Amino acid sequence: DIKLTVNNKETIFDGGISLLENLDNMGIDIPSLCYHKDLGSQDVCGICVIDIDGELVKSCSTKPKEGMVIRTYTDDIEARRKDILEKLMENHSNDCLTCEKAKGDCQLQDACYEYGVENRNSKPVTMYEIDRSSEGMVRDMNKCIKCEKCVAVCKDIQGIGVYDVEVVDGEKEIVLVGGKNLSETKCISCGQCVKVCPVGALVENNTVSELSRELKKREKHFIVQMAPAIKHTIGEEFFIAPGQDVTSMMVGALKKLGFSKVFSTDYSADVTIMEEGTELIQRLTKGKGKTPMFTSCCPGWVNYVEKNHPEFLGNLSSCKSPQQIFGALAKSYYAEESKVPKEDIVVVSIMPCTAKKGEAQRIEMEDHDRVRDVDVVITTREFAKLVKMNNINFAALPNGQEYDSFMGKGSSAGRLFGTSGGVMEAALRTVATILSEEKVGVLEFEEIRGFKNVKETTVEIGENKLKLAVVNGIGSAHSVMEGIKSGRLYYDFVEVMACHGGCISGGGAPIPDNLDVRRQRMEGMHGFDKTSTLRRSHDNPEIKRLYENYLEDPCGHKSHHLLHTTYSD
Ligand code: HC1
Ligand code: SF4
Repeated sequence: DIKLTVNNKETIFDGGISLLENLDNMGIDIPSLCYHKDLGSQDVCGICVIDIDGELVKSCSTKPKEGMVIRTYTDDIEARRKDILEKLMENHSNDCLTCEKAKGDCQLQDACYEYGVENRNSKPVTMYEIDRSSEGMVRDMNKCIKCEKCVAVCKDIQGIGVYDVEVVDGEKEIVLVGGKNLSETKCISCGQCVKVCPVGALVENNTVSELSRELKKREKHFIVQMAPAIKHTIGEEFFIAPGQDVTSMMVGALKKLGFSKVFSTDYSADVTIMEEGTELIQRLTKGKGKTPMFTSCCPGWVNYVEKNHPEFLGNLSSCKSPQQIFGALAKSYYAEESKVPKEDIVVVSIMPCTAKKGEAQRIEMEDHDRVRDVDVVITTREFAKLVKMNNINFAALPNGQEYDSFMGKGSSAGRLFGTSGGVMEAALRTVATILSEEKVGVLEFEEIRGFKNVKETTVEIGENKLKLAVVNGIGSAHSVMEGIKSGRLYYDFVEVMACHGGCISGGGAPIPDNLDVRRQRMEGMHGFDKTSTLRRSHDNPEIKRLYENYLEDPCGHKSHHLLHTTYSD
């Protein structure tokens, strides 16, 4: 504990963390463009200056010392911050009017507004060519302020290292490693760099403006699915606490927006469990396919295997992801039952993920008539924009609004897909029932919940002993795969989610996103499951109806044709 003075008041600070973090804990807002709670400070932007004993010092890189006299706002501090912001704006493109991050999402714009800095720059906005090579995201270096957070998150958290810092002609540049554009690099489209970018240099590939216009035309039959994680995160965009379940408001907003049917990916996650659970049993007991089996619902992870470990492609479950299973069923089962031609149906997904945009466009995700499973993917943040653009007062929407039948109801096992360990837990609940004669009472598997990077457990079901692992974040995937290859590690089934905490922290999730927020989101999901009366996928009446009326058996002929794919060459 360190005693010092802040703004004329005696205060105790934690000596182990920076002044910026201590001040933040006190509720004093210090601006910074290069600091992030998960990453710490990159120590580059300098606008976090404060006055210590009469001198201006960067608060992000200074630790507290006994007796310091700190002032957090003076004329000199204001002038220094303004000066830094003006310099940044001299090199910043001037298309703020149409920037993705306009409307309060740009930290630079917010700071310029607060400090009265104008954009007097007349520089052309296309000094660098905009990189649109990735389906998930767009990189516009004309807007980059070189805060280096993208470098840190991609290298240190994700373990991928797409970006690096280089000095070109005496100027610092953020460069790509291994390719001229994002699609040529090892980028897996997880979007974690998009979430930490303080400006519009890295943004998701916007599809919401076009969707908004198309919806207004009302020419097609629009149906929508929303991913499990959305229900516990979207509220944050409307000042509702992280983790709170706002399903009813989501449904209300989507109905107002003109969707013919409002459905849920929790439902198709239940279908995934029926299919993937059956596939796991076939691999383990009938030798049908490689083990360990890996989950395949996270497209960032699938991209990672393709780019880094193609020798494991055959270990990925052949099941399409819940997003794609939903789309495939919408254009077959739903189309037939509701008598709407599949060509007239537009399937929209709301996903917490930038990589889902690319997944929907994969060639494997078309049927033999070249009809795509999913037509449009928007992120959680884009959905919030859609609501705001249409002047819907989200927080005031009434409770009790329900999904449409018959692809709306999901079990809480399906909902748990949105958080790390959830796919495994949902699968265990159903696999246990299939494999064991006696009714298995255990529903919660504590060892595979939470934020540890690699979570392991062994579960005994009847005569079978399953060795399981959950990889939380792609940063740990490489060592697990090397361990499996060398024989050091043995597992039967492995869940991998590319983003830390699972989809609750996807590249399309609300910002700010940090460990504190993620904790609340995860608790919200587990709380929902605890009080649910439908906690196993195979108990879902809409799933029973699907198999009775349409699919017949899990992994049967029809399922194989519609719901499975292959990633091996
Ligand atoms: Fe996910 Fe999934 S859980 S991948 O994170 O398997 O995006 O939420 O929709 O498809 O269900 C995302 C979330 C999502 C799929 C499911
Ligand atoms: Fe790295 Fe993910 Fe960003 Fe790609 S999307 S550059 S993998 S952080």
